[in-house]
Amino acid sequence: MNGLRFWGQIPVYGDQQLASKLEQFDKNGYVVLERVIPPADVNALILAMRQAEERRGFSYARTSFEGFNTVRINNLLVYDELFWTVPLQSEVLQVAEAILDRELLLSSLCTLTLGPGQTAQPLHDDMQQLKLPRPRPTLAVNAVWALTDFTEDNGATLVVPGSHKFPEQAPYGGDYPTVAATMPAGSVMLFDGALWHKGGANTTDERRYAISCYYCAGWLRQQENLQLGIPQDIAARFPRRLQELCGYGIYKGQYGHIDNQDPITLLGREAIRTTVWEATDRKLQAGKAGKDAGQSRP
Ligand SMILES: O=C(O)CCC(=O)C(=O)O
Repeated sequence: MNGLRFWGQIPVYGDQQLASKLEQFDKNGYVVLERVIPPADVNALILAMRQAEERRGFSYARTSFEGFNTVRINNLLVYDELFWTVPLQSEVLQVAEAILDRELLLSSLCTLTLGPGQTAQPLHDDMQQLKLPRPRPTLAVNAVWALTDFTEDNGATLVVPGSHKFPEQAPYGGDYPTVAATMPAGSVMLFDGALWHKGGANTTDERRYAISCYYCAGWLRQQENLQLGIPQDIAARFPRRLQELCGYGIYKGQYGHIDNQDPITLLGREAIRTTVWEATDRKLQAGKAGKDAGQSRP
């Protein structure tokens, strides 16, 4: 495993720094965390992407949305242990958790390698299929990792600032003024799933390497079926936090249990959380015990 930082020990941002990121996210619908991935890790990720492509024979996507000159490797966690570090990256996960809550899920993880000649993607938002009222609280956060410099020429993601608060969904494929989210390699842009956006056109001779690490609220259906798509012997080797992010957990002690058990036990782990029903009884019993003790005091 390389040196990419895992979340869990010390949150990286202090209260004020975090508040400023959240303010930008709320106002514009996106925030860029500049140069949070060291160059050595960026290079290692690009190498792992190329190796996965070569070994597995991945090629260009077959739909206009995904991009006829774009390689997308879905279900990325199965191809290299290095990819396990991506959803756990300290700064990104800290901000995503602050937006969605600590019980968020990984919705999908895929590469976004824009080859030369890739045209701009149709305008969309990432929750286009869900006909939910807008504006609304953030239900999903897409973290786009720039592994090469994102420039206007190589296809930097194009966003419509503030559109996450628009009352309508993005007009699919519509023509609307956008801003290019240019950023240096090693930066990550987090954006609201309701934000209008699209991948830009790559008019250069080089590839634009990126990864989309898409998180959603813990009660929302994940875009990729990670519990069935990742073989259990691979998931059993993940760090516990990654297992939880993939859906091996019980949201608020209620959603996702298997016969009242935490599904993480399927991976050979001990359950830490109980169901909300057991927790409620324990609280009631503790309250009663406290009262009884009070009454028996001289
Ligand atoms: O490639 C990009 O910059 C954005 C891709 C995207 O928005 C998507 O596939 O939903």
